[in-house]
Amino acid sequence: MHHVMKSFREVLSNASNILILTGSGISAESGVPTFRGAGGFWRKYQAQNLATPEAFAANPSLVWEFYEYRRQLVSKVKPNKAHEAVAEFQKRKMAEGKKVSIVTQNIDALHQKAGAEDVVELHGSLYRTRCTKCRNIAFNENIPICPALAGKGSPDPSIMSSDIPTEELPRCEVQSCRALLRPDIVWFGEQLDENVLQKALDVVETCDACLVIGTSAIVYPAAMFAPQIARRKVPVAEFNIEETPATKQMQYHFQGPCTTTVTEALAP
Ligand code: BJW
Ligand code: ZN
Repeated sequence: MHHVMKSFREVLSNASNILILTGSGISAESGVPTFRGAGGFWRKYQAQNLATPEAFAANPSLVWEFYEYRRQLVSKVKPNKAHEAVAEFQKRKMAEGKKVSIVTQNIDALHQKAGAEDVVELHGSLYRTRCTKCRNIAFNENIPICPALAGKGSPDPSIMSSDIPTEELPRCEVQSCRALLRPDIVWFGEQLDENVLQKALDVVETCDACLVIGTSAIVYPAAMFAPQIARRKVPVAEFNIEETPATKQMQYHFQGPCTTTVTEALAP
């Protein structure tokens, strides 16, 4: 084993409050496309142009098709060795009376499927809906999410929006409401949920070691967490297939696919 890896493993064995921050790169080897890679397109759109309140207001049918596609895709994939290593590490450390907090930007629930506990989902979840009127949040794993979206959402760039009437898109279950639902996901230009953000910041301010796995470190506020921790002189290790704008500030950088690097770092 490389001496740098040995050194980081020693940091981890002495740590008692560890933050694991993840982004879409941890799910890449499960088959979930990342945002800023080549797989970041759906039809002719980039997520930045569909994952916005403006896009939803202009064409809710198109945006729901995009999410129907993502729900279909993610429900078919499995957690990979990195998700499993993270969940097992959390269990092991917890049994030693130590704390491992998992904070993810992902909406795919793969950490939870691997057995991780108390996962903080910064950007929401593909499996929750939020009412645009009464704000009710509901858990929903149905595929299709409503009859009108059955078989919709193909990524083929030549396909046009289905223009499903809003009455046939997902609607609120609350009897007196029945308004249009949206995905319970934090879109560009929207604020993160205050309680969720606070939970993350509590760990950012107190952790004594940190792993940052598979994130491009450009989307705020999550992008400031690792640099903020590094500024406290707390060891931070970045796991990525490439360098990021945050790399220079990190004490450790392990370059390579995270199913290899993270499993090595977190192995018993
Ligand atoms: C591997 C790998 C392998 C691959 N192994 N690694 C300050 C400055 C500038 C801009 C802003 C700012 N503050 C706020 C903003 C605006 C905006 C923002 O940050 N924009 C940037 C693009 C500049 N932020 C916001 O809008 C946020 N809201 C906010 O701040 O509210 C306050 C506010 C309100 C109003 C106005 C202004 C401020 C909200 C951001 C919510 C982001 N939501 C999204 C979309 C979700 C929708 C959906 O999924 O449909 O969440 S954006 C998208 O990016 C998604 C991700 O969670 C997020 C992060 O991306 P991630 O996970 O890092 O993926 P990639 O693809 O970027 O990177 C993958 C990485 O993995 C790469 O590095 C690969 O190398 C690596 N990798 N395979 C290891 N096998
Ligand atoms: Zn409602």
